[in-house]
Amino acid sequence: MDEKNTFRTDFPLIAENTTIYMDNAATSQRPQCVLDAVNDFYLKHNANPLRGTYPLSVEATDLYEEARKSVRDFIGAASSREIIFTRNTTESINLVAYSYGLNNIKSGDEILVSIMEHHSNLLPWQMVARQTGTTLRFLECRPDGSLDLDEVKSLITDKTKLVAITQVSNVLGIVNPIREIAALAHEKGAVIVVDGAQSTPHMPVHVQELDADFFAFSGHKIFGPMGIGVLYGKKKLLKQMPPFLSGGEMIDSVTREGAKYAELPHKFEAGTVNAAGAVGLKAALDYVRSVGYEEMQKRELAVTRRALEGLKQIPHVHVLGSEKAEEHTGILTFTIDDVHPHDVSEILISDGISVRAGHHCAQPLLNYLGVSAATRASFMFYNTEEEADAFVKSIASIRERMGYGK
Ligand code: C6P
Repeated sequence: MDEKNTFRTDFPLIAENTTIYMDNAATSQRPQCVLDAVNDFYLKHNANPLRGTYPLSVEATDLYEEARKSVRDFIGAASSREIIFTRNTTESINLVAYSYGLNNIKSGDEILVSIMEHHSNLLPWQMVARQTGTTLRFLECRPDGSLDLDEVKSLITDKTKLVAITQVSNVLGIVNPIREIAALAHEKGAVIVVDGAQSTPHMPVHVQELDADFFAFSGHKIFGPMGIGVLYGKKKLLKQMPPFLSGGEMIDSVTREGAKYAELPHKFEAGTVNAAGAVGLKAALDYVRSVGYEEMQKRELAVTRRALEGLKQIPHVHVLGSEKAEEHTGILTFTIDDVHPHDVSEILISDGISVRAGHHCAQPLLNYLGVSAATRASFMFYNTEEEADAFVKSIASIRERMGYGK
């Protein structure tokens, strides 16, 4: 059994609640320090940032820009002007699709996406392909979720203008070789858009080392507030891109006829920003730094291994993706013969366990793997091996409870 997980007390909801929360890939829980940071912003520093010259507004602006610097350092960006605050990963990717995609990709070009993309990193590219007459090509994966780099190489051609790929699959938990794919894309003059929604909560990311042109992630999956997300983009690309949304705060000057846009990053942050969200995100990143990814990964892996090994012992249970716990990033998606994933999830709920069932916003991947729906348990470092055992015990009982034999 694992030693006592003292980190649980940092998270009021799970510390005080007996629910076994295993839907962390959908959204994580928040530590008290994040709740305090958001509360503190509204209690002591609330004013519309980037507008007023009075002290409260200056404080709000300073805190907001401090948060931007914190994100810059956290993901290894060269400049805080390359960090744009959005609402979430979905908005970040849409920003790139509308602003970069529609203006740089034309008929006859190709966009390459992987089969394992979340709909948020697929539909924006379907839109660009439709509007520009571009071909959308798919990179498929092996049954364990891994990609064949020779296939990647053969699919990235002189026609490829953009490669959109997730760093970690939200269904399989597999980690994709982003640095290698970025190198192949750059060899052909294409840009790479990396979806970091599922990687940032679990592993250190350095966008310059990855050589990502764009990198998107959500605050709420990495212990931060909902409604704050990040888009990193290389300055030289962001500079030449038109605004995604227009209106207040993204301008330098406006006449009756037109406007001169603000410098980066404000050109991409129209309207009143989510300053409290950014401040909460900074607190979340500070929290991750204080625990350390190494500690987090050690705990996550122990829980994942225990759950995976347990599931493997149960007849009629099929885990999607790799056989190895270390290739799951805390995500176990599975099917049970003859039992619908929604029934699996309902039975787990009756045992006090929260998981997600359905297509996980990755329908092309599920179709490719030959399943229409699946159940997913996703762990964080605050989950325990006792919880993994309770989960396995519950799964082991499901077919019998549904009226099948053992
Ligand atoms: N996946 C899940 O349960 P937003 O909603 O914009 O914060 O994140 C979208 C998103 C993009 N890419 C990946 C790889 C994701 O996993 C997600 C969100 C959640 O799997 C909710 S569908």
